[in-house]
Amino acid sequence: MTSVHVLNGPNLNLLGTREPHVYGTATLADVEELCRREATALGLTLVFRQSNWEGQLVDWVQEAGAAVRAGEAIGGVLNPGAYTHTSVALRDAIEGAGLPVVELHISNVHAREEFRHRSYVSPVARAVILGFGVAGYPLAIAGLQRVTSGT
Ligand code: CA2
Repeated sequence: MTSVHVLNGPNLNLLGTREPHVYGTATLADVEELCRREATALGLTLVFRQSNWEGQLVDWVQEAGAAVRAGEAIGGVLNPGAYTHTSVALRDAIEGAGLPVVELHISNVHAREEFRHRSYVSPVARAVILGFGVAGYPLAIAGLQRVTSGT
């Protein structure tokens, strides 16, 4: 069965515990459940991961790219957290792995501080979803399936 990889960056393990006015009240476990439901409805299996470590995310991007090349995955949904705004390594990993990625942000980063307006990931992403809260995750999975299947 084909999978979709949903990768989450630093501090997203804290979802639902602080800053509910920015990120809402859902926990990361709730987000995983939302993603699992969407993936299942689309006939996909879900790989759902979170790490606070940049290198770990790079490894997972490479792994997802290899799965796509093997015909085992459609691509990735990536919320890189704060690495969005800093990480050349993550951008290079996406490009190098040839991984079709939908970049996802819970908040509307463009309505926030200036330093959140720049993304190193967006230029190598197939699409970007932001500002829908955690409801953006299932939207991103459905959108990824669309852009990768050409439907
Ligand atoms: O809006 C998003 O999804 C972000 O990727 C979230 C990142 C932030 O650095 C990006 O600019 C936008 C931060 C994730 C931290 O999440 C927390 C959740 C609850 C409490 C504290 C942090």
